[in-house]
Formats: sequence, structure tokens, C-alpha cells
Amino acid sequence: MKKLLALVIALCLVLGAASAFADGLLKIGYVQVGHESDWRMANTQNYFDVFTKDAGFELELIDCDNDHALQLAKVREFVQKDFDYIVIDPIQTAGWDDVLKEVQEAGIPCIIADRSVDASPDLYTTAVGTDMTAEGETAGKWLAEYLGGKEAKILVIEGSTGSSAAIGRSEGFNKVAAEHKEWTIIDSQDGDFTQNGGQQVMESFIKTYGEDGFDVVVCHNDNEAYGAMDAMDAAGIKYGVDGKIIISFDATHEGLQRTLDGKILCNVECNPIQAVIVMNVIKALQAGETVEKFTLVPDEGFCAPGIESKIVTVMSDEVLAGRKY
Ligand code: GYE
Repeated sequence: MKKLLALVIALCLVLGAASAFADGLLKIGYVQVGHESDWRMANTQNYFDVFTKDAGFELELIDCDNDHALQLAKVREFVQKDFDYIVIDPIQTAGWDDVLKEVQEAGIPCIIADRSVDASPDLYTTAVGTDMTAEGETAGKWLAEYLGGKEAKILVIEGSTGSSAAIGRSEGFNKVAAEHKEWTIIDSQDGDFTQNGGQQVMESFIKTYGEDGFDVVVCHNDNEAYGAMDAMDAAGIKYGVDGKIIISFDATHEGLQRTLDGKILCNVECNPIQAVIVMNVIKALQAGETVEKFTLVPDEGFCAPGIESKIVTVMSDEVLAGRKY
């Protein structure tokens, strides 16, 4: 009888450690940035596809609509409800110390996904994401290869101010630009990672600098690039292989289609399919294993057909066919 009781207690302890919830599902709270871009929608869908009940998870994903305060409030709510894991895709790098400490004090493992925070790594369990600075550098290196020493006046449509995606891509690109005295970055404005934002910034650039005032437009994501194209179309400005050079990031299906069509000359990938990696990290933690402080999601760059490159892959129908999002 005593043995049976001990067994029951042991079983309860194991189940209790596996999940705080009676249904045995691991409760995951994900504070998502918002729904600003195709990349973001693909990332959200990917989490719903991976963190299913069949796989043993109960996912609560909150679309924070680019509202940092809301993101903090929702993390605190997850803590109050004693979730098993909290996943944060930080809208901005700054302002995370207090809430991360609260999550830590509650004993809930915390995973920083996609974007990064400007906080001590001691304050969270682990991070998963791409290297945004390397993405910016790839774009810069490709441009250097393509221009081969020619002068260029460059405009930048940045991603949301304060986000690690925008900070990293600017940093990486600027690093390469600093090595090219023949390049001038004329202006750099926030397009908020949206098509509308990209269009508005491009319209104002065209007004200020005119058609002859620029050669290259660097857009921090595909949606901004589409908006910039709309603005150039409306102004009768040519872009692509025989016009202004457009560089973009994300390499979504639509973005790569436009690269294949020779409209976007270089598109640097940022892979939104990250949920399986996050799930594997959670499984490892569940098994009591120690995980790396950072898991890199690899990505590559692409350029339009007809361009030779040692830096990026030349686009083809095959590459596009393999790109579902
Ligand atoms: O590039 C952009 C999105 O954080 C890497 O956010 C992500 C960026 C992505 O809205 O499209």
C-alpha cells in the first residue's frame, strides 16, 4: 500500500513538472509583434501549424499590433496565469529588464524569438532567430559586387524604429557602405515594415530628391518594397534591371517572384519558419537538457536572373517553387 502511494505521488510530481494544467498540454504564451507584413503572417501561421493540441501544446498567441506596452501587459498576464513557457517576439529592443525579471522570478522559462532584446542574456532562458546584421551586410556586399566601383546615391526605407530587425539591417549595410567612398546614403526613413509605409516614404523621397537624385532604394522588407514600387510606378520611374536598383529583405514568395521578374534586384532572406526550432528547444528543456543561449535560423540571399554573383543565389523557378510563404 505504501509503495502504491509513493508511486502515485511520484507520478503526480512528474505530471506536475510536465504541465501546470490538468489536460496535460503544455501551455505556451506567445506575444507576437503584430500583423504588419507577409513575413509576420507566415510566422504566425507557422506557430499555429506547429504548436497544436495533437503535438501536446495549448498555444495562446497574442497579436500585439506593434504596441510595446500591450506586449509587456500580456507577458505579465501569462505569468499570472502560470503558463508553462513564454515566447516573446520583441517589437523593440529596449524596455524589457523588469518584465523579464518577473518572468524569471516566477520560474517560467522564457524564449526570445525572431527579434532580440537589449537586456542581459541572464534574464531569459534562450533565444532563437536570424542574424539581422549579417542580412544587412549581405545586401551591402551584393551591392558592392553589382556596382563594381560605380558611384551610387542610396535611399533607405527602414523597418520599425527601435526593432532589432531595423537596427541590425542598417548596421550591417552601413558597415559595408562605410568601405565605399563612392556611395552616398542620402536619406533613411522609417516605413514601419508596411506596404503603406513604404509607399509614403518613397513618395516623399521622390518629392524631395527627384528622379535623378537617387540610384538605389534599400527596403528593410518586401512589403515596403511593394509600396516603394507603387510610388515609383505612379511617378513613372523605372526600376529593376534597366532602372533604379531595389534591394529588399525577407524573400517571401511574392518578394522572390518580383526578384525572378527582375524588379527587385537583390532580396535577402529572413526565414519566418521558426516554430519547429522553438518547439525543439521547449522539448529539450522539458527533458531537462541544457540548451544553447542562441539558436541561429540560417538564411541566404537571392538576386535577379542574368546577374552573376558570388554572394547570393541567382533566382530560378525551382527556388520559387520551394517557397510556400
Ligand atoms: O523582416 C518584417 C517583419 O522581425 C524579421 O518583421 C522580422 C521582420 C520582418 O514585419 O517583414
